[in-house]
Amino acid sequence: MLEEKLRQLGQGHIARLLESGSAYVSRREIARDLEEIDAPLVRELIAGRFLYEEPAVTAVKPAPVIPASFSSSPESSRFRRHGETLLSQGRVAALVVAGGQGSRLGIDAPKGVVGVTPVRRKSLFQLHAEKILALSNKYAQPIPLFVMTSRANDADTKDFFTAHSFFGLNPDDVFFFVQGMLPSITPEGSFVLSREGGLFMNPDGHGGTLSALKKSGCLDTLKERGIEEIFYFQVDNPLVSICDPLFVGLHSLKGAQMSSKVVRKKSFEEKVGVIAEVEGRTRVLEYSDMNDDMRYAVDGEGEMLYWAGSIAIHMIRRDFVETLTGSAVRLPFHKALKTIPTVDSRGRPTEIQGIKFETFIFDALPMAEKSVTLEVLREREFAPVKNRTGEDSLETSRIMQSNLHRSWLEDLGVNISDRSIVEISPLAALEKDDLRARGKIPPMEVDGELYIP
Ligand code: UD2
Repeated sequence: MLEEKLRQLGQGHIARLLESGSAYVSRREIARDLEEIDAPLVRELIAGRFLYEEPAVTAVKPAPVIPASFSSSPESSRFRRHGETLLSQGRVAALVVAGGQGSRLGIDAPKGVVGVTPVRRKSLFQLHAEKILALSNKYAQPIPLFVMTSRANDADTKDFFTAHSFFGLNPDDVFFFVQGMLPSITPEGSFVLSREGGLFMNPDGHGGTLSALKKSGCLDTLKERGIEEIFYFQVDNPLVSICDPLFVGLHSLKGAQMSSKVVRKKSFEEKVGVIAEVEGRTRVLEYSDMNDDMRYAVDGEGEMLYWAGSIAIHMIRRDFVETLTGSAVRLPFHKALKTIPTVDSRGRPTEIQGIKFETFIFDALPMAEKSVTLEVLREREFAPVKNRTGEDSLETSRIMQSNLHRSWLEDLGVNISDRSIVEISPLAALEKDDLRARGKIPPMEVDGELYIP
């Protein structure tokens, strides 16, 4: 009985609306929403339990980071080779979290469909898929791709892949799974009605990847396919170096359960979490949870103390996911204030300030006994598309993509005018050296737009 379930959750106000046959409340929608809710968990969250707690500033220090210069050191080749071995043995999968919509970019569609590349305007999904195809060809092993969607965009995401023939990937190697939802609440702990007559729900954050992998059966699929390591990334970064063999190898040979890539933050205020160490364990302190003492902390030379910005790229061992999802351990929930579209007592559209709960994947880091953090160069690996204009926009990301590809050609002796916009398909080259190896170097003078297929 729906009304009873609602009352058990302390939501008598919605039960009463159902009983009175209120026109703007849909029994079907409420039933569907309640079906998805983990009732005991929601009761705990409303009671203020399972929430993230900020560590005391005195307990936090910068975490050790392998510097970007390591990648060109002779010592790095051993780790790179190990990563390549794992790839050629089919032991690595790629996992992209794509539960978000492109709303900040002004589109009502999955963010992955946004055309991001500088010349061809390839979508994020196409770009990632082509990188995986190129890697699968390079290592003569299919690399399975796991795509996490959310209730709002699952159908559109699948349709997009289908309409584009999976961008050349074998559909048997692509797996979609849907993350969970949680009800948003008022500051007093009441559920909020959605304008469709159901409950206003929000996706449970990318920390939901872990339970969604298990619930969907994808964790079993990973095991059945002999996958040991998961390369985790966010859909919004066109420069991501998917399954980077050095990162894969470092993480694996050093015996880590979960590892991270970082870039040097460009300002104290940059909106990325920072890698830190608390009681001997690595953690990410999210920018929105950080207090000013930490944000503006400097070292003895007056340099930024917490400079290692997380770019949300991780290696995660499959058996670590199994351990976490098979135990009573939970990721902590972060509370965020949010403007929620709802209806007033007469069913008219209105908005309120409410609370959403989310978990973050990086909160699994302190549960790992061993973790590796590798610094990479922003201009090579991080050009996220977050905003419509200004910082981290489509425009800045396209410029960074073009600049990187132009630098590859310039290093190979090609003379390119400053006006030129350059795009190199992942199928032509995943890195500079592939260009020469595949005979893809263009004429020695370039002016205008250049696309290398
Ligand atoms: C995220 C990180 C930040 C930094 C930055 C780098 C968090 C909380 N912060 O900030 O520290 O690393 O990225 O770009 O992650 N997503 C889902 N389901 C959800 C929520 C998010 O799939 O329920 C996906 C979303 O599609 C996107 C990614 O996670 O690919 C990041 O989400 P965001 O854009 O909200 O995170 P942002 O930029 O605040």
